[in-house]
Amino acid sequence: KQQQPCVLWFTGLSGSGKSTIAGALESRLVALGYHTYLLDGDNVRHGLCKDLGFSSEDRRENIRRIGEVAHLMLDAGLIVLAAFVSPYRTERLQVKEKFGANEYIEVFVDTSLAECEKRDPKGLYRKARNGQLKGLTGIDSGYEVPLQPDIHLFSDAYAIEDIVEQCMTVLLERKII
Ligand code: GGZ
Repeated sequence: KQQQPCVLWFTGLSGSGKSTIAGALESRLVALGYHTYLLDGDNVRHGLCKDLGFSSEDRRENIRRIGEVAHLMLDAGLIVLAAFVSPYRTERLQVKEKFGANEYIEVFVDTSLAECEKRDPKGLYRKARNGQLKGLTGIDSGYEVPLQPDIHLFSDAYAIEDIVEQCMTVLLERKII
């Protein structure tokens, strides 16, 4: 099936829903016959970036490597979905600059910290509040909000199906699919 390779770069807090949304969108694309790959902490931080932690230097290196891998996958013709906190504007911009005009789509999963903390699927916020975890993004490590994301998603307010549709609309408008 005809597709325009691109990277959909999901950024947002831990628990914002990046991986869930990227996964649901990927399933939708695969069901329609498109070729995709989902990169997220689960398949990257256990292998390619196993040596990295969550200091700002390590996060920068994490994002740099993922940008490189996403670029290789784009060369292979895939629609790449990358779901990482990617908290710093500079690194997101550096990734973006590797790609052509219509090849990088920044997706801001804009979920309030209150909602992320309420969900707390991994108990990380609770640990951070108890002082058992240092450097959690949004608590004692910074998150630089995207200023002009290509897609701005509000997961507090919309159901996952609606959010997937919002992404599909943009992919169609941009003639990715
Ligand atoms: C942020 C952390 C941290 C700290 C562990 N800060 O919700 P999750 O669990 O599944 O997603 C988070 C993931 C973040 O990894 P990334 O590679 O996306 O981060 S970055 O882009 O900043 O390099 C969270 C978990 O790892 N996690 N400790 N201190 N998230």
